[in-house]
Amino acid sequence: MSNTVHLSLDEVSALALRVLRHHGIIEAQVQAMARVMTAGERDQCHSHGLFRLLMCVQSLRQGKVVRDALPVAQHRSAAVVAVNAHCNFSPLAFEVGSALLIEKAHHTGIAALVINNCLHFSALWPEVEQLTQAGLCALIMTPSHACVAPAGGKLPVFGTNPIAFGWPRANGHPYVFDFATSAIARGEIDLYRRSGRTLPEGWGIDENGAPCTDAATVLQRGAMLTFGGYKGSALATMIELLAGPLLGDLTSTESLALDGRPGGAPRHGELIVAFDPRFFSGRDPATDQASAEQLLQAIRGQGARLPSERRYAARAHSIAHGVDIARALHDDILALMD
Ligand code: NDP
Ligand code: PYC
Repeated sequence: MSNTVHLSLDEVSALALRVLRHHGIIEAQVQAMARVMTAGERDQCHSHGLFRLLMCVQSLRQGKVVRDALPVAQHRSAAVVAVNAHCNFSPLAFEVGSALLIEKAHHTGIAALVINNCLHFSALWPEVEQLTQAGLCALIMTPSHACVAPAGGKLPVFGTNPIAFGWPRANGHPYVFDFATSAIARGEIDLYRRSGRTLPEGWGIDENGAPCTDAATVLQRGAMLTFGGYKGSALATMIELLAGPLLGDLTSTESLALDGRPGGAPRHGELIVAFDPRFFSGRDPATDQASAEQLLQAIRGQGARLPSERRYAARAHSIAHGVDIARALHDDILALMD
């Protein structure tokens, strides 16, 4: 028997919908979550595709999710919209707030969407891409559960704290990056653990602060490391502050304390900032676009790839051919409905 299961994207979506409905989540949220997970699987971002059903169901089973809570958008100012997710997951909160965010950014030049009290399990690029489709540049960040030590320390303080950026391009896909400020996402380390692979050096430490390449030790007793040493550490700190106290929401340490134990989805805030380029430059937009394209071509022209190029290629392949899911993961997902 093959150790993978082949699925069309419709089948991926149907599987996510079945599991989420089985757990009694309100239908609008089920749809929003399934869209995000299917997109993750489609773009071969395995740590944030169907795999995330395990994390979400753990939170549901532990009673951490208000399954029928509908997020409510609140106009805070000309430039700020806030959405309280009321302890439901983040994708519906983003969907509820993004239309008003886009409207405000087009009106004021810069606008922010504040999401509070959301359980967060997803990648940020689906949200960034949606904003670039409206002609906006976007910057998104969120804390998670404390599992990353600061540079020079050995105790977890930060979450894996992703940051994502998007730049709309006149032709083709936007420029998008989206990465954890830890050396790698925690979900990726968990996939290493599941498949018994040794971690690369530099991703984690054990409980004594010594370099460690055993995924289970890093996850259960040690800590993850930031990327780029003190620079990643400072970025992770910025994300804690901007998407935590600035929004009146939890830091990664507070989120973990509230949850009690790792494994479930963290609960905290998310900051989404959108810029309408028309308000920032006094030049003809075509001149600015050309200048941006020159920069991106200078990167590509020497054989380096742009972030998201792998994803866009994976997307085209998955749409045409479907995707392969590890059989062990597929089995674990089916067992979520037992
Ligand atoms: P990576 O270290 O793989 O970094 C991902 C980003 O870097 C992507 O934009 C990727 O583009 C780009 N990239 C990777 N390799 C190259 C390369 N050689 N040249 C140019 N660009 C490159 O992933 P992470 O583990 O840091 O993050 C994975 C995901 O996990 C993110 O989507 C993030 O949002 C999510 N995450 C979510 C968290 C949450 O709390 N919700 C917490 C932490 C992470 P490409 O995709 O094309 O490879
Ligand atoms: O992979 O680090 C991660 C993560 C945390 C929350 C969602 N994904």
